[in-house]
Amino acid sequence: MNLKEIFAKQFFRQPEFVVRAHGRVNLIGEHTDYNDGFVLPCAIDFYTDVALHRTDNTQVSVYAVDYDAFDEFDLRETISQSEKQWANYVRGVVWAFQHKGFDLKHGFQLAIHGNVPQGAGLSSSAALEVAIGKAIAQAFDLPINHADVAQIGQFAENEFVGCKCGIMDQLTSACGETDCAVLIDCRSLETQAIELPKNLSVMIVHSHVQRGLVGSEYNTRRQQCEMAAKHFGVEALRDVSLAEFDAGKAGLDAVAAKRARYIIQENQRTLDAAHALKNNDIKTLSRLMAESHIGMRDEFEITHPAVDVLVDLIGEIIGERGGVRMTGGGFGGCVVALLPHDLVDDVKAHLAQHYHAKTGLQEEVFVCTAHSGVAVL
Ligand code: GAF
Repeated sequence: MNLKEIFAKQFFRQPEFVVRAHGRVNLIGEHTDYNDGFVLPCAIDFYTDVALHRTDNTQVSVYAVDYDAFDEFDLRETISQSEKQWANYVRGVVWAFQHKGFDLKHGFQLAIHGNVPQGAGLSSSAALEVAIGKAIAQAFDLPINHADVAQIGQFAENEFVGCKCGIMDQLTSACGETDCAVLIDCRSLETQAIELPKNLSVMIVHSHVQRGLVGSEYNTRRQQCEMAAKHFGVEALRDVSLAEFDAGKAGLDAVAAKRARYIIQENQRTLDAAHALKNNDIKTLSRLMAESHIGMRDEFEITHPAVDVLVDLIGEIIGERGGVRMTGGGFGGCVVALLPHDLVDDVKAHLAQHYHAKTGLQEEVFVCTAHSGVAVL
């Protein structure tokens, strides 16, 4: 059954429309978004669909296909946290619209289905937030654009769900471009599409490391970056150059200094990588992605030994013909590689031979293409 049929079975009528928002993979620029810096992600094949029909009362009724579970709340009452984590993303986005002053006059029925792997660092939460946000904007004909939808999703995640994430995931899901990576300036929210070279595949490999303490470690990294920005008297680490950092770091907490140094360099690497990608300079891209991974491993300390093994194994096959690094928030999750199509099978075979043997874990490989942003189907 497709989502429209499932909606009809649950709510006894056809939905008015279905919205689709994709997950994302980040090629480079990790943890730079909340430092007002640059990121270079693309939206990927995995997505979340939301079907909606407005009602003439003030109830919101939600059916999550993948959990076979319901949630219900009333728009006239204060929206509170649910015990069901998936429901908090829906409630959070509705709450965020209300908080931003949008008067949602009528209730609505929603059915949700998604295939973004969860806990893999491929933005299943952002895809859900952006799909819900776009569906509400469409249903109530709200005068907001895709970047606004992304910001509402981020606000919901920051203030309702409680993860102090940056804007990258929601903005990529909202504003992705077919066959392109998107260079995002996370301060101005300007985006620039950069076509991916036609001879390269985007390979994502899930390490299947169980991610623990992600939220608290993530928020700690953010606090350390903010502490460093405060030390330099700037709004965000985006405003500090490497020379200024080296000249002025005395007196800054040693761990915060290590984190900040990574961010300042990662920001520059992201701009350089965008330039390299535009010029089809894969050798430079390869070096920048390798340096990014080492920075995440040794300075920002967000990788995991099994993820490091994965990156090394892939690197052994692709060499300078492609790039590979961990992608996303970290502490497990996925690795991203940009590599010539003809090396995909060799990498798969190499991983099958060595990854489990070295880590006891089983890798999962996805070869993706870059997709466009959120849309009504
Ligand atoms: C998570 C966050 F949600 C993003 O905002 C970003 O900070 C990313 O981790 C790390 O680059 O996906």
